[in-house]
Amino acid sequence: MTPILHEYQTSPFSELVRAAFGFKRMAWQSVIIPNIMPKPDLVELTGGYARTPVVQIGADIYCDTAAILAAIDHFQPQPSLYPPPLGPLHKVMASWAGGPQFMAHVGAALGAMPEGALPAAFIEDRKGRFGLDMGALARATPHLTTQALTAAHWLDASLSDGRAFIGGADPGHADLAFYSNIWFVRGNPFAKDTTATIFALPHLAAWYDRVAALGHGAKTTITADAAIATAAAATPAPVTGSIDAPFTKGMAVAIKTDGSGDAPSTGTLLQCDPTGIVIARTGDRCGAVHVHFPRLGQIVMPA
Ligand SMILES: N[C@@H](CCC(=O)N[C@@H](CS)C(=O)NCC(=O)O)C(=O)O
Repeated sequence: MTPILHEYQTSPFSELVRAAFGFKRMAWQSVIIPNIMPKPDLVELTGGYARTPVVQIGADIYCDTAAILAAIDHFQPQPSLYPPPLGPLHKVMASWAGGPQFMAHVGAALGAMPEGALPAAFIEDRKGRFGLDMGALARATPHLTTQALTAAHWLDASLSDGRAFIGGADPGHADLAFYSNIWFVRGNPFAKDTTATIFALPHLAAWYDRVAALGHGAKTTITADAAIATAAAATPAPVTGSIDAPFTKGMAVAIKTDGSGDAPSTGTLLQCDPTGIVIARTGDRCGAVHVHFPRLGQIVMPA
């Protein structure tokens, strides 16, 4: 079974997953999804979750990079995305990089763009779904840039003892999370000054090259229809986790991403513990699937 990444090129969280495939030297399939709503083929698989990226392994659908990286690590354990001595602390750092630091990097990357540089439909989509206000973002950009630069300085200082990666000799999830934020800023032509400031930090610059050198693994491109047919032909993997009170197995639930205006994913609960949430649902075209979420950042409600 080859993992399928539902992604688009300019998405920093997709770049994080592409780099994870590179680190693992894995073969994977890419489905290019729209970068704005509607996303009927993606929602067919997730039941509601519409963020980017999503990874599919047969009839198992993984939402959010926290769940995706854990799934990739389970699928191909070596080399580990959570190497010692940090182990699961990689998740703590990745969660900070993908949370408050992500917004800082969005400001640093997009805030200096002149009006009209982003398509109106994109701005409307982000406004409706995430409350993005381009005027407010532009005003906050000097502040947000300082927040991103503070993280860059911390990273450079951490690497100044000669370690190759954040946790020592081996890269892990945290490296990929910090890298993808910086990749996003670096890829935006209107963020040249901030990029130059970041890459003037010598330890960070050398580390960035080491992470980028992991590559993206071996990609082939498939259609959304082919991905949905793959799910329809597969059977979801058995679920091993437990269900923490007050939730119970088989309960009808809606899983909503905290802070997102997207529709929740609904289904029957199979797992809800600190290692993640799994629901079972059936789509018209994809058949029976299991949809996986990280526990952090997801609200579980009775449906
Ligand atoms: N916590 C999520 C965040 C994902 C996220 O915010 N992705 C952005 C794109 S990089 C997104 O969904 N934007 C809206 C969209 O693509 O429709 C993760 O780690 O996967």
